[in-house]
Amino acid sequence: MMLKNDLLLRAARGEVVERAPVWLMRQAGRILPEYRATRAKAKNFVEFVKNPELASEVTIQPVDILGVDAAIIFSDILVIPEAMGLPYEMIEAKGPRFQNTIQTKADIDKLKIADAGDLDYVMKALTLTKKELNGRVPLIGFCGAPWTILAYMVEGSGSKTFSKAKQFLYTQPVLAHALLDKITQSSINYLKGQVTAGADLLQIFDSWAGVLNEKMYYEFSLQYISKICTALSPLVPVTIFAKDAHYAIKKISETSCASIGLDWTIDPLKARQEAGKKTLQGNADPCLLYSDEKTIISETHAMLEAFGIDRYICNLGHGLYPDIDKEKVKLFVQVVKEYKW
Ligand code: 1CP
Repeated sequence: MMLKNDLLLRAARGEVVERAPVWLMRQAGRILPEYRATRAKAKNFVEFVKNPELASEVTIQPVDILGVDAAIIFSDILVIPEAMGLPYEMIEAKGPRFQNTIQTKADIDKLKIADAGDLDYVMKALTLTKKELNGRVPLIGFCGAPWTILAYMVEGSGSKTFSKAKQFLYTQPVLAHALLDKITQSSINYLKGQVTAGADLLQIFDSWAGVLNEKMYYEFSLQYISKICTALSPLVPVTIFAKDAHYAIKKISETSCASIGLDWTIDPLKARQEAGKKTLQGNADPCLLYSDEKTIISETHAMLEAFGIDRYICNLGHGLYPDIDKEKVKLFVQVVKEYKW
């Protein structure tokens, strides 16, 4: 189906655009009362993610309410560990918990390499969303980067330091690579399925890139992300978002990704120098949206000015926080859409 608004895809491919496309990480989420109402219909978070009708509903909400230029399928990166045989729970106000974690070779051997069929509920949610969107905006699919997924599978929960997961890399590098390989293969199968089901662009979230040093980042994370990009880039544009890995932008630009997601700790001009011809995405601090309207407008203008119209996708540097005022989010989107280039 022809897209009525394909700004995101044109920007990702480096084509001419009339203005920068804008979407927000965690645009489907607790900032919207409508999201909270839909979420209340499910028994818990995991059941919510597994319900294609509810997932599709909250995927489309930000397109209607915030006016963003893309929808991102409502799911979670943790569906991959589950599909491989490691189920999780989402504890309210605490985050994810895994009853079993990965420690030994036997644990890794027991894991299955997931295929798209194991995540049929995500495929159904994508198909349904694509139909409901009716070509209004592109639909983004996603997965976690293998390192970030390993971090949760070994740690068993979120963490500030992921020291157990890092201990695993330092003490069991051979096992770590075996696990990363299995996650990579599962992710490629999963993302190929997402493209078949209607995803127009894919984003790989490496949320915990920043806890690794540069050398370990290339060894344990980027080489696997690169494999995923090589497998998927011939099909759709791929964005790599490696949070806090500013040192890695040049190396990331050497993969076959179309665009690079940036957090707010990197200067747009510096990122441009390092990223070559790749499209850049980001990078407003979500906390900017706690400030007054005047500040939001002037800071957003400065950011647009710094990135420029070419090869740019406007976004935040990480996900929206649940207590950010929805009206401020709407203002941010509106400022980007009305900017005179
Ligand atoms: O009901 C709720 O509001 C719970 C909060 C929530 C939401 C809205 C979680 C729990 N997951 C999601 C959806 C989600 N997760 C999306 C939906 C699409 C959108 O962005 O609108 C996406 C893309 C994710 C991806 C995700 N899950 C990441 C990568 C992005 C990031 O934020 O860095 C990570 C790290 C997760 C794990 C996760 N899921 C949820 C929480 C609270 C966490 C973080 C746990 C931790 O602190 O480690």
